[in-house]
Amino acid sequence: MERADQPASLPSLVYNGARRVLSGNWTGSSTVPSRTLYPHQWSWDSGFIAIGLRHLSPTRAQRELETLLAAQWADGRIPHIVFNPEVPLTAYFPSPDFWRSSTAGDKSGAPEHIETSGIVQPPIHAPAAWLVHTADPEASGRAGFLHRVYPRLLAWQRYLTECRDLGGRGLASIVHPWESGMDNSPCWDPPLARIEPAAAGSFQRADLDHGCPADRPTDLDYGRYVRLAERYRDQGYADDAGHPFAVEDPGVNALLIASEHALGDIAAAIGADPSDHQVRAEELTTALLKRLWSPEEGLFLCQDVITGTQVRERSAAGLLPLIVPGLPEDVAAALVRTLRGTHFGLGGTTRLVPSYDLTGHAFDPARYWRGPAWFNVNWLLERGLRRHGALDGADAIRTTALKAAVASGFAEYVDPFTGEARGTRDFSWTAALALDLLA
Ligand code: 9WN
Repeated sequence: MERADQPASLPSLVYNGARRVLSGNWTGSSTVPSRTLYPHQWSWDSGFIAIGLRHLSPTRAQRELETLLAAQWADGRIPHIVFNPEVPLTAYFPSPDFWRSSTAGDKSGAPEHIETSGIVQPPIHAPAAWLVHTADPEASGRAGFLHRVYPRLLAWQRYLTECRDLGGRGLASIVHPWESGMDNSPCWDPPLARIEPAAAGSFQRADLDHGCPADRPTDLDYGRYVRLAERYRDQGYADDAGHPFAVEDPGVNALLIASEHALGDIAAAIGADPSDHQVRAEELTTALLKRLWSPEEGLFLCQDVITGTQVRERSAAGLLPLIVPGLPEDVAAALVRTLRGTHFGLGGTTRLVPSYDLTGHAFDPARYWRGPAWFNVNWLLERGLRRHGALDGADAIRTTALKAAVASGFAEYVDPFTGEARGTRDFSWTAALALDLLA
């Protein structure tokens, strides 16, 4: 018991602060990433949020995921945003009248009564559902949670492995930088350079009403994001009508493999046959190693599917395959060396792992996915380091992330050297993943 005259301990600061953030951002059926900057439901945010929420309320964590899954399209895609109809259109750009999912996406099976975006985000949902179940397996069993979500998660997985295998090489492609979740990563600069930006006056950003311009993507980036999204919308969100931007991202594909493993766990728990998932997880792992592993860099690299070339940028996405169960030990050991080396500085120059190469030409410790440290990336790497027995690295990330979460006011991202808060505050996945690290 802490005495009133004693400073609160780190665990109680994390627990109480995270609970406050997650309660404040709960809408009654899901959690917004931020009340100001992101006032709707986001796909991979909800996965990370559910992972933390399970420690407060497994039932609310189930609800978080099931609200998202209720907006799934008939083709299996889980949209990256599910719009709250009560939020004014001007609160976030691009708004529902830009995406027009219920009409433009009708041939791809968009729901009629819920407005969503038409692109996707990285597949963290099956691992999240499995972790939510394990928080209280008996209650989850009584509620039939896994039985309900399994077919939906399976359809989502098959959308990515089939409709999105644009390179025909057994990996999923993203067709928009927003789909990576790491929007302005320097990895997208070369493939994006080919895209003619939408005219500056043709759209109005809402993010700069709440975010500092130096922390956010540039107007030129936004012009290209808009052009790509409009094009996809105008082709009815069809994946067989050609894409000017198609990239195999190691982060997305690492989560795809983790999802196949989680689907195997879920299948076994509900009495279905997990063997197909095991085979597919092995096939995906083989493709990831063959297509994206760079032994020279000790890192996985993105592949530009349109030009058939590697993107020679070091991003934290290239470290995320550390979470893959069954990754060959020599590859895992090389990734751990890269994490500790000059490019990412873990245990040396940085407090938390940066989103991009410290020595890279585009490194900027303040600007979004071009350098700052993000809590979801550090959480994934903490899990991966622990999985591969690099316990000192995992412990270092855990302790620093907990301190930085509290000290930054649960910031969206932080300066990787100083831990100074960047982006919005009271950010939901920062709170949720800090709670999970505490457990
Ligand atoms: C576009 C909600 C999302 C995160 C992404 C992050 C940011 C959106 C934006 O916010 O992207 O999807 O408007 O900048 O990059 O990872 O899911 O938190």
